[in-house]
Amino acid sequence: MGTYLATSYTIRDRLLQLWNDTQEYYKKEKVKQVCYISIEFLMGRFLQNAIINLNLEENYKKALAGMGYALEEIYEEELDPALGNGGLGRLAACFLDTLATHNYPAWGYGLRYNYGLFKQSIGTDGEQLEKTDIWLDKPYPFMVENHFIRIPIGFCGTVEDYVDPNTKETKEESNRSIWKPSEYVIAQANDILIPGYGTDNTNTLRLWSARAVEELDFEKFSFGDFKGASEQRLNAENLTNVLYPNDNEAEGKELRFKQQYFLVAATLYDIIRRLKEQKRPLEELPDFSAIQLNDTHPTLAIPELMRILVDQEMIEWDKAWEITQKTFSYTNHTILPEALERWPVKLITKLLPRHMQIIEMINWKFLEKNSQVGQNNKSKELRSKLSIIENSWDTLVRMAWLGCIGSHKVNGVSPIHSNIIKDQLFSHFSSIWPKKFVNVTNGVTPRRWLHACNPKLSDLITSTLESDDWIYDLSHLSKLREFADNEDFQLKWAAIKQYNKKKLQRFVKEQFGLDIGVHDVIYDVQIKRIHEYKRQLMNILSHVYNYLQIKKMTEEEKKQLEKKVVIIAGKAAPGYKAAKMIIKLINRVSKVINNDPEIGDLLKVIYIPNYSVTIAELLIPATDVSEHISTPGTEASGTSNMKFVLNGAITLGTYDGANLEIIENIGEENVFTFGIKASEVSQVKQNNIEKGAWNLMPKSLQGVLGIIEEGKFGDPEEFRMILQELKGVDRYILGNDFTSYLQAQKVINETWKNPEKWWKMSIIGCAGSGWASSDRTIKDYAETIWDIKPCPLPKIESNSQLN
Ligand code: GL4
Repeated sequence: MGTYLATSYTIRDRLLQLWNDTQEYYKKEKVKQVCYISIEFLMGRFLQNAIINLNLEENYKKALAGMGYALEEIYEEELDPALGNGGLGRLAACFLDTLATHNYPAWGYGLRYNYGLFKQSIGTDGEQLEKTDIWLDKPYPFMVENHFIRIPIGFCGTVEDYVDPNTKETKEESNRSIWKPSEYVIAQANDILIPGYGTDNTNTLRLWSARAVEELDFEKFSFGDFKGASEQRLNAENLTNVLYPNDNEAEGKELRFKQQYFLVAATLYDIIRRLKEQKRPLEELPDFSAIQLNDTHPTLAIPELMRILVDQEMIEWDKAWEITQKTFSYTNHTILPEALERWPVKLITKLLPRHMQIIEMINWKFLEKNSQVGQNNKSKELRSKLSIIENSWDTLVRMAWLGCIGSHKVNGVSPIHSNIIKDQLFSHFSSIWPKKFVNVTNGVTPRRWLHACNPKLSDLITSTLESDDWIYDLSHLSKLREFADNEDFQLKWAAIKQYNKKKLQRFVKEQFGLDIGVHDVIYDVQIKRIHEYKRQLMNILSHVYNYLQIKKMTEEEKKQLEKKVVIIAGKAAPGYKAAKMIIKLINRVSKVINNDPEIGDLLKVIYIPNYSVTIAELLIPATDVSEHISTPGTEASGTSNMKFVLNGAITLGTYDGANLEIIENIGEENVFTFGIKASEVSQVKQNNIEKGAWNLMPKSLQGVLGIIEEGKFGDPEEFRMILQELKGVDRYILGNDFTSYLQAQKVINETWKNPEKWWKMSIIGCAGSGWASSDRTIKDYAETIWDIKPCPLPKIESNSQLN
C-alpha cells in the first residue's frame, strides 16, 4: 500500500498543477463548457490510466524497477471505486476521458457515495451474497475535498406568496413565490482530477457528499445526550451513504429522490456561481454552459433552474423557460417500462413543495399550447399522453416527460433505440418537435479499453500502422483490414490472444482452483448485469442442452468436439428475485458440469463473482466469443460489445442495440448473429400469450426444463419462478430464439476449426471499430447538441517544465 500511495501522490501533485492551469485558462478564455450530470460514474482504477495519459509509464516503470518495485504490481493494489451499476455509469466515465483528451472544457457532476455498489460473493448453494463496499476506508489519493465549495441545500418547508417590496402587492401573473425550506443539508465538493491522453488539459469530476449544517449539537452534548448530539450529522450524511443497486429499474425510495435533488441543486448552484464570477447575467447561461442530463435521474434540474431564475433572479417566466430549454439536453438510456422513473406528486409536494408547483405550471403551459382543451375522447386521450402528470395507481410525475419538455435535444444511444424513442416511447412529443429527437451512438474510450488493458495488442497495432495516432483517432484502425489475410500478422494476433488467455487462466486457477485449457479452447464470455432481458438464462440453458448432448456421445464423437470455457459474470440487484435465481442456476449447472468426469475439459462453466471494471479489463482481452444476446428492442445500446470487438473477440449477438452497428460496420459475415428482428417481437409475444409459450417451445428446450424439474441441479422449487415464466408467457422469448441460438453455436464451433477464417474475422472486427470510440460520440454531442469547442491549454513554461 505504501508504494502505491507514494506513487499516486507524485501523480496527484502533477495533476493538481495541470488542473489549476487548465481551470485558469478556461476562465480567461471564457469558453463555453459542458456539465455532464450523472447519478453514477463508474471510473475504474485511476493510477494506470493517469500514468498512461501523462505519457509517463516507461519512466515510472524504470524508476520503480530501480528501487525494486514492479509498476504492474503497484497497479494491482488500487481499489476500484464502484460508484455506478453498469453501462450507464461506465459510459459517463468514458466520456470524461474523451472530453479531457480532446481538450473540451467539461465538468462531470455526481455523488460521492460512502458505500459503492455491494460486493458480490457466491454462497455454497450457488446464491448471490452481498456485502457493503466500504471503499472510503482506504485512502484514495485521487479525490480531493474542496473546502471552499460547500453549498446549503434545502428540503421540505413552505411556499409563500411573493410580495413586491415596493408596491407591497402580490402578483399572481409573475408566477413568483418564496420557498422557505425547513431543513438544510450541506453539499461538500470532492474533486477527482481527470487527465486527458497526451494533453495538459485536466478537467474536473465534482462529486458531492452530504454534511450536516451543525456537525454536533453542543447543547445536547453538554447535557449528556450523546446520541441526540450527533443525530443531525448522521441524518445528513445518510443522504449520500449508498448507491442504489438497480440497473434498468427505478427505485421508488424517498432517499433516492432526495439524492437526485441534492445532486442537481448543488450542481446548478456551482455552475451559476461560476457564471456570476465572470460577471455575466443569467440570460447568458445557455452560452456559458450546456448541461447534459444523463438519463432521468437528474431531471429535477429543470424545475430547480426555473425556481432560481423566476423566484430568485426575478426573471420573467417565459424568458426563464427559454433559458432552461436552451441549457438542458436529455439522454434516454432505456425504454424498459420498469426503468422509467415516476415519482408520486405527494412525495414531491412534501420534499420540494415549490418544485411541485413549478412542475405543474410547466405542464399546464405545455398542455395549453399543445393540446386542444376539447372534451371529446380523442383530445382527452392526447392530453393524458402528453401530460407530465399521470393518473394511475397514484398521481405521478413522469420524469422522462419532464426531461423531454424541458430540453432542446433528446437523444437515444444507438440508431435502433433512438428510433424506438422517436416513434414509440415519445412519439407524441416527436410529432410536436420533430427536430428535438436525435441519435448519438454510444462509444468507449480506446485508451482504457484497448491501449491500457491490452498492451500487447496495442503495441502490435502501433508497430503495424507505424504510428500510434489510432489512440486519439480510432478510425485509423481501418488500415488493419489490409492485414486481415496476412499469415504472419494473423499468427502474431493469435499469439496475443493466447497470452491474454493465459493471464485469465492463472486468475481462474488462483481464484477457484480450477484448471482450464488455453490452446484450442474457445473462451465464450457473457459479462454484464444479470437481467431477464439480457438472457443469461438462455445462455446457461443452452449449455445444459450441450451437456446432455455430450453425455450421449461416444468417445469417437467426443473427439470431434471443440472445447469450450463458458464464463459468466455480473451482479443482480439485491431485490430482483428472478435475476438472483438465474445466478443460482448458473452456479448449480456449473458445479454439475465441471465435476462430471464424462465431460472432462470439453465444457467448463465458470461464474466469476464481483464483476467490476477491473475484472472486465482482464476478461475482455482474453475473450474469443462475446455474447450480447438481449431480446431485440430491449438493450438500448450496450457498450461492452464495442470493447470486445476492439479486442478481437467475435460477437455472438442478436439484432439489438449497438450490435446492429457492429454488423453494419464489419459486415454480418464477421458476426455470429441469430434470432428474430425487433419488428417481429410483438407478434411472437402475442403468440406466446395466445397459445402458451410451452406449447410453442422447441423440444430441445422442453427437455432442458424437464431435467431441471427432475432435480438435476437441486430442488426445482428454487427455480420455480423462472421456469414458470418460461413456460407461461416467456416475455423475453427465449423459447422462440433457442433453436437459432444453438445453431449459431454450431457455426462458431465450425468456424473455430478454421483458424485462418477465425483470425481474419477477429482482425476485421477490430479494424471496423473506429466508430466505437467515445471520441466520435463526444464530437457528435459537441457539434449537434452542446455547441462547444476544444480549448487546448497552450504549452506554457509551467506546464512544459513538468514534462
Ligand atoms: C443502459 C442500457 O441498458 C445500455 O444498453 C446502454 O449501453 C447504457 C449506456 O447508454 O445505458 N441504460 C441503463 S438504465 N443502464 C444501462 O447500462
